[in-house]
Amino acid sequence: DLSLLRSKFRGSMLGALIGDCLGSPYDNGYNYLSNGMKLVLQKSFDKLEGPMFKAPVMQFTDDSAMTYSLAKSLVEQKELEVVDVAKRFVKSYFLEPNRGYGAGVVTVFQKLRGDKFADIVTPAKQQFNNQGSWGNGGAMRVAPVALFCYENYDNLLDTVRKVTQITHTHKVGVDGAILQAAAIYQSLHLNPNETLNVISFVDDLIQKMDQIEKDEEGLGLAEPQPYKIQLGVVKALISEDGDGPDVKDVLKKLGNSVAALYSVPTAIFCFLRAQKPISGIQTENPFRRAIQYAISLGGDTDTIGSMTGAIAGAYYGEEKINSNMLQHCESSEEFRVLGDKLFEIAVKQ
Ligand code: R7I
Ligand code: MG
Ligand code: MG
Repeated sequence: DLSLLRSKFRGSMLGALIGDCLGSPYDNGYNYLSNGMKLVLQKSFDKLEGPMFKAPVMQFTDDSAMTYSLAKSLVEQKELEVVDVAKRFVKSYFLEPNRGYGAGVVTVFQKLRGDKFADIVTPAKQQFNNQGSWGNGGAMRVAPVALFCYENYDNLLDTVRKVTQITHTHKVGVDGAILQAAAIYQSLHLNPNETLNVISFVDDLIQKMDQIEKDEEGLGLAEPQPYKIQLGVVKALISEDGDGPDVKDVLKKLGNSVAALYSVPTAIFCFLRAQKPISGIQTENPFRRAIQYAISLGGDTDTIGSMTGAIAGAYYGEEKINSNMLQHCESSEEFRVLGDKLFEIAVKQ
């Protein structure tokens, strides 16, 4: 069904945007939201979904700025042109440097601009004493690649690696982006009108990451397959019955930080957990439940919200995204159009 698939492409782009816009006001270091703040979150989501009211639009941050640049480049070049992507990242940063970029990545932008993009490989490699960044900046912007490579998983892996390495070369940073892209890829290929088998969703990711982490150098990491292990934790948490795992337990085991390893598995968990009701979150809408839950975990809320939104949006499609809520998010029309264009390029019709 091509109209459903188009809606899923839009949904992923819009989900990435909405999670970022709605999540950024709650960015609070590492703590999960207090009960009072969770109520504020519930009320503010209710209000955004309710009758339209005039309010300043909610601004997006670096997550969406970079997602936008990447999508634009893929749409205009119709293939991956890494230098073009790098130029767009840098241009957009210097145009609007106050979008909340990671503290380290700015150095990469300065170096790239400094030598006029003659060498786009070295600046990222030099980050953090030549170890490269393991931040979640590669994963947070990867949705357009998952859409662009809808029909070719091997091409997806290769493309994710190349675009991530513009800024993030640490194995854990790159593999986090691969895992996030793989989760979106799987969501796109599933039918939202059938019950989601959450266990097989995780098992498929474990299989993929096992392959990827096995094929790579450990680079002296204490744990050579960290994502495979964290996905095992996701599987255990998602299998708990009753009210599901306690938030403290989720945070202790999965994390909510700017580290890709402690945020990408968390986003995947949020998407899966939201298949069922969650206490303290009043909504019938599983897309909303997923991002509201992600934000309630605190920490890097814009990014975990955005990554959760990109996965959930790719699964449910645009239909499940409240249109009033979207109108409160900066540039939502542009993100919808980019979802459409990626669909037209990526899907043989
Ligand atoms: O990964 P990155 O683009 O940051 C993305 C985050 C998201 O939450 C955005 O919403 C925005 O708020 O920032 O930027 P980086 O600077 O590469 O990485 C983010 C942070 O992770 C760094 O500033 C460091 O604090 C930390 N970090 C590291 N610290 C020590 N050693 C990343 N890699 C390392 C490392 O190797
Ligand atoms: Mg951000
Ligand atoms: Mg963030």
